[in-house]
Amino acid sequence: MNKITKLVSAIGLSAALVAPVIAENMKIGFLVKQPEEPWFQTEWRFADKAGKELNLDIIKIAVPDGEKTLNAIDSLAANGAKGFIICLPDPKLGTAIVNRAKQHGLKVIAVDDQFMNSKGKPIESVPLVMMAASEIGQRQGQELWKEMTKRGWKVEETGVMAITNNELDTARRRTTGSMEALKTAGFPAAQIYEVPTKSNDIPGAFDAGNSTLVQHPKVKNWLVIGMNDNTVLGGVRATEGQGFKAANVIGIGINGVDAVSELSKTSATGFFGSLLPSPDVHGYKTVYMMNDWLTKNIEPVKYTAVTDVVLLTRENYKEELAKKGL
Ligand code: FCA
Repeated sequence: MNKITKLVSAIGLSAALVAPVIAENMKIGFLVKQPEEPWFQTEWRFADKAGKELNLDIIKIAVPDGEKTLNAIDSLAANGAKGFIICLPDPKLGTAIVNRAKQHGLKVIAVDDQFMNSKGKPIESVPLVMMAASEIGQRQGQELWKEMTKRGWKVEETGVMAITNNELDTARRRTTGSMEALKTAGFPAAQIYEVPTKSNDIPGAFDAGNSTLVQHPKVKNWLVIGMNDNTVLGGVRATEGQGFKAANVIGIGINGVDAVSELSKTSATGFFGSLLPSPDVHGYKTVYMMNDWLTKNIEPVKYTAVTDVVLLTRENYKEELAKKGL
């Protein structure tokens, strides 16, 4: 054998030995609409944890709009992914996403927000894992009532600022549940002021909150309702801007992980607390479901509502987050 043949056969041999060892992990995507929210960062973190356990590569992509979503699906397919989990940026993109996934032969699981068709009807064929929205909303209303009673507020002097986003079904169910619970507890419906937010972030909710405050200048105390922490934070910031003291405002958010910096402020604000559902479970469980689907052909159940929820306050948030490893 001359030198070159020796070299070639050595390379050939080592490639054959190495090939089975470097067999690639299966890839799945985890696409989220708002990666700036700790909620979605937590889902990603626990998706990665499941990925490690299952030898899967989790490809994490931010999809803030429709174009980015469709591009992300194309690039997942080009990279050899077999399926993806998604919190879509606009529920009405449901049909477009289902079609694009079908084109590439990718399986899809929805997390947090349900797919809708372009007419706004739910697409129930796509498996969905989400928080139990109405129940968690009801809990928001009950906790607001409890805290207002504890503070001895007079109902006649109190208003509810309910910042809504009714196009997003999970949001509508949360805020509706919250308002229903307040009415059931005895709060007058006529003092509940609904206002839609233009965007799902603090600035959008801040504007919505301001318009409510301007319209109801006689209200002394405010309860703030919204579908998540940022919405409620925006409303609370609006009350501060109009000169309301923390003692006259009670806002309770939803998501928990998005409220950590607010709850860790040294002095109390009108943001009283936040209901923490289970972003860890959402991230972890959906990856396991996808893996079962792809490797064992076990189809996920069509609807999983995650019910656990705990109220975080300034007093208990560190302890409660630690309990869940968050
Ligand atoms: C929606 C909200 C998020 C989070 C999630 C569970 O997607 O926009 O903030 O609450 O539901």
